[in-house]
Amino acid sequence: MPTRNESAAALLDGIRSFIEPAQVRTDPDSCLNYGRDWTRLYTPDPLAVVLPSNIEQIQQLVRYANEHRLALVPSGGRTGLSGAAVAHHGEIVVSMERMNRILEFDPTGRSVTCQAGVVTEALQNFARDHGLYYPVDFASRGSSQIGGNIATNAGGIKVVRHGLTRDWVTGLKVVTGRGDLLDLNRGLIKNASGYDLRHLFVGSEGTLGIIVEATLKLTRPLREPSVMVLGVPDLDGVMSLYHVFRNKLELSAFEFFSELALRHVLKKGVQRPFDAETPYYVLIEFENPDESHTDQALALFEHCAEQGWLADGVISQSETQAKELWRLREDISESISEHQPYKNDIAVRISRVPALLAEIDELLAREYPDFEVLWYGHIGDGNLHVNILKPTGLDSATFAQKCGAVSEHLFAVLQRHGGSISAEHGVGLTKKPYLHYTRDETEIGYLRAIKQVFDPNGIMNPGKIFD
Ligand code: 2HG
Ligand code: ZN
Repeated sequence: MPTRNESAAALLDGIRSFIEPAQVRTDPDSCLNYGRDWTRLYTPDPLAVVLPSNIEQIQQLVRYANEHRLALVPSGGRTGLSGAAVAHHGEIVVSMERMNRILEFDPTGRSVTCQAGVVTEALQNFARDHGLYYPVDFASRGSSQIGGNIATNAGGIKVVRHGLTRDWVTGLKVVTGRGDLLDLNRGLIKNASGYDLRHLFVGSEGTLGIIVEATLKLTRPLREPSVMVLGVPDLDGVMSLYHVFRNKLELSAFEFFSELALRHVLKKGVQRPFDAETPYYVLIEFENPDESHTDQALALFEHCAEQGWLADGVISQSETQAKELWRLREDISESISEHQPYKNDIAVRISRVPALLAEIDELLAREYPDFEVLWYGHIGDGNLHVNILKPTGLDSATFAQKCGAVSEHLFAVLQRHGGSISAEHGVGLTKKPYLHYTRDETEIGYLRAIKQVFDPNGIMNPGKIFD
């Protein structure tokens, strides 16, 4: 009888017959690093980490996995926050990091075709070097990969102007869970020839197959964006500012964060934007070529101050200052990571934001008065990140259990407002128990049926999104 290890060794030897042996790793460091994402809630335990270098190897791997019923976890930059890239049950991690080439640039069509392992920032830089702009942007741009962004339909800080990853994908090559290679939409802008399978893969979290190449649209760069940070006394003020500024300026971002969240960033050495401390802050970015909109922005500032919607503010005078101001918002997530925050990533229609915020605020203050709750997010998209910090002294298990109860309360409120349990981070493992708050059983049945078509043996990222 072969022992479990012997059979595992034999299985991996089989993989080494079509992927270079050095790229089939089982060392503890690789298993730890490639077996987890940024959630840090699960103990990584993959069988191996495989780093293919071409599509043929991926197809061979998927076919082999079907034959031997091996689970595969596609893996990008692993910056996810919902555990979708976690391998904790002896799966094989399929890292796309060696498939990181930009394959084609089409200046007429303003698009670029690249392998899935291209890092977001590398694509942004490539676009910039060609006088263009890839506008899907977020703090993890330096390590997240295009394939992973597509697999979670990543959003970020420019959605209010430029939309989500989905809006920029004009072509996808995927290896399905059956091992077939599909060339979806081929960079076409218009294509009315039936079901658009490309969009099934956007946001599929590795459960239908592996994204191997993508064609992405590019656009013109923002014209000299200016950044304002405004101090706001209450949440109603935040929404009033949104209405006023959105109507008069071409906004490329409308973000908000609370004073409690800001304090964590300040502890890391970033400067407070102005003296006044207010419970909330709004960060607005708008195009301002030749400073032609500065007067308009200042007039809006005056108007809002007179209404009592804001208490203080600052406008960037240079690109460097704009970057510094962005840090106040962008650095929040990293600055709180040591507190093992319990994260939420909810979305409602923008018109519902004020009512939702008020209800959640009241709920958390009533039920969980001892928790430090931080608010921030992309309010211009109706997307809020509610982060609860683990009190020092409370053990992780009790904290997780209490936060599970928070989720049930919070998602019940969200459901009444017709919202989504995940705006941009995905369902993965962390939100799987709550999917029914957003999708009813009938709809989940259709999701399962689609999964069955693309991945009949359930080898693709099993246990993610739903069981
Ligand atoms: C952000 O908007 C990211 O900063 C992370 O989506 C959100 O830390 C979070 O919960
Ligand atoms: Zn976000």
